[in-house]
Amino acid sequence: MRTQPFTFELPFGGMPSEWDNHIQRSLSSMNGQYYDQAAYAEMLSENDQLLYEVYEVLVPAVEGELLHGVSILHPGKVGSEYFMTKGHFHSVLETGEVYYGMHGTGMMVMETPEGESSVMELVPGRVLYVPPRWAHRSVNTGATEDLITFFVYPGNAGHDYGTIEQKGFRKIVVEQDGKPTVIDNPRWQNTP
Ligand code: PAN
Ligand code: ZN
Repeated sequence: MRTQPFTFELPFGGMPSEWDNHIQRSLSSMNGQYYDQAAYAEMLSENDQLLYEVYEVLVPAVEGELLHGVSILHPGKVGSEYFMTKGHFHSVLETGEVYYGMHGTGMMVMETPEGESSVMELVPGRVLYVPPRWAHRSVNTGATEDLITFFVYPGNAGHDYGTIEQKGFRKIVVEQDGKPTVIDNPRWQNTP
C-alpha cells in the first residue's frame, strides 16, 4: 500500500513500469453478459480466453485517495459483439472517474440508475469523464489492437458488479456492415 509520493512510467501503447495488483478476466467471468449466448457457449467450450487485464497501483481505499491504473482490453468479438469489460456502478454511487485513451479505439458505454444512457468513443489522447452515478463499461472496437486506457477514481468508490450482471446495460456495441454500431440490448432486463 503506497502512502508516500511516487512516480512510475506509462508509455503509450505499453505497460506501466510498476504495479501492485494485476487482475486478469477471461471469458468465463462474463457469463450472461454477451447477447449471443450460443456464440458465447461455443467460444467458451473451445478456450476460456483472456479478455482483459488491469494493472492497479494500490493506495488506501478511503476518501481523499485516488485509485488509478491501466486497463488493457484485448480485441475480439463474441458473435458480433465486441470484447468488453464487465462494467459496474461504483458502490459509493456519488463518485466519478476519469479515463484517458492511450492506445487503440473503443467506446465507453454508460448509464444511470434512472435510465439515462450515453456511449462515447475512446481514442488515443482523449479524456473521457464518467460523472458520479453513471455505470461504465469499456468496449474494444478495434480489429487487431488492444484498447489501453488510464483511469483514476476516488479511493472509497468500491465496485457494484451485481446490478449490471443481473440487468445488463441498456445499450451494446456490435459490428454491423463492418462498423461498430450501438444498438438496444435485446437481453436488457428491467428488474427492480
Ligand atoms: C476500472 C475498471 C477496469 C475493468 O478500473 O475496473 O477497466 O473493468 P471492470 O472493473 O468493469 O471489470 C474502473 O472503472 N474502476 O472503477
Ligand atoms: Zn469504475
